[in-house]
Amino acid sequence: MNLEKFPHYPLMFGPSPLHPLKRLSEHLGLEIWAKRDDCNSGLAYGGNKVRKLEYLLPDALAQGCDTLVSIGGMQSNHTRQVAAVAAFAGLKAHLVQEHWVNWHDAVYDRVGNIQLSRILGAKVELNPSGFSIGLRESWQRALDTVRERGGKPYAIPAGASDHPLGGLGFVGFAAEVAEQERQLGVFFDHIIVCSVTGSTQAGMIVGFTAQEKARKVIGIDASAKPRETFEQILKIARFTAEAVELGREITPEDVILETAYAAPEYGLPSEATLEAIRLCARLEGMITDVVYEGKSMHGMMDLIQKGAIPKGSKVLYAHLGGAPALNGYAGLFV
Ligand code: 5PA
Repeated sequence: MNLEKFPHYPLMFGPSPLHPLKRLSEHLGLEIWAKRDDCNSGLAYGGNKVRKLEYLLPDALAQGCDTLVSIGGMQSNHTRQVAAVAAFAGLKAHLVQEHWVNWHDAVYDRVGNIQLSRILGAKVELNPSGFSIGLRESWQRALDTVRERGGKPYAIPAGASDHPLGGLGFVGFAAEVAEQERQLGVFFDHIIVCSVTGSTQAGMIVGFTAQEKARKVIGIDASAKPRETFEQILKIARFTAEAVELGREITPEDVILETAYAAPEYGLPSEATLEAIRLCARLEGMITDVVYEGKSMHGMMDLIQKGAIPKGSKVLYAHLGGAPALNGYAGLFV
């Protein structure tokens, strides 16, 4: 495998922290650790997109682009991280924020991620279109707008996923985990990751497959459109494997996507999501959100409780960020 041939612009503090979740482990009767990509960088709280953007930013700079153009929901974590990376690199950001979530908190369009993006100086464009991880007309139009104004846009799709370099960050994550395991004297046989636009899990699949010892990367779908998310993970894993010269094809059997935890729909929690968020917070002081990580936390707890992750396993929960969006859901916790 060859990840080193790709230009890489460090945007994180270094390897993200990895630590045991002692009280949660005790509660569930099995060893669980967390890898904290939710606090991996000083750029506007960090998150999984900062790790991906370490490979997109050098490409944008090499092409002489002056504006990063991307898309997400109103409370997208991804667009907030694009805004932060643009500010850090002295570029502009143009963000299309669509109406992905059926949630109408009075300040949903003013607090949390969207507030941070505005503070960071991004041009924030609101659009009424609904949820989709596919390519969008509104995003194409934003690219045209930048060009018409004499700028040079760099196109970053939803979640920085369906992009030739989108999977590389989490290929690197796998190598980082292996190095931390070596230092700590542990080996994780199960990795838990929340999936929506797919390149986080896709990169992990490629990165962990390149290692000697096999392990399971279990995706927990939070899109509530699992067929699309599955296909996108597979597609990205395949082109990423080829890009880094993995030396073997990725097949549908390599992609594990648990689909029982996204209810009731994208962006909205079930009562079980909220219970998982509270339990994790009260046992560990670790905050997860209602859109993404609360769902993967619920999934991990349930898979352990019903024995799908067998006793004696060592589980690594990849915490990918997302807490700023909680501000837009204040009504759920009063
Ligand atoms: C997101 C994504 P992928 O999109 O790479 O599958 O990652 C899922 C995910 N956890 C998991 C958090 C905190 C996330 O923010 N967020 C998107 C966004 O617009 O923020 C891309 C959907």
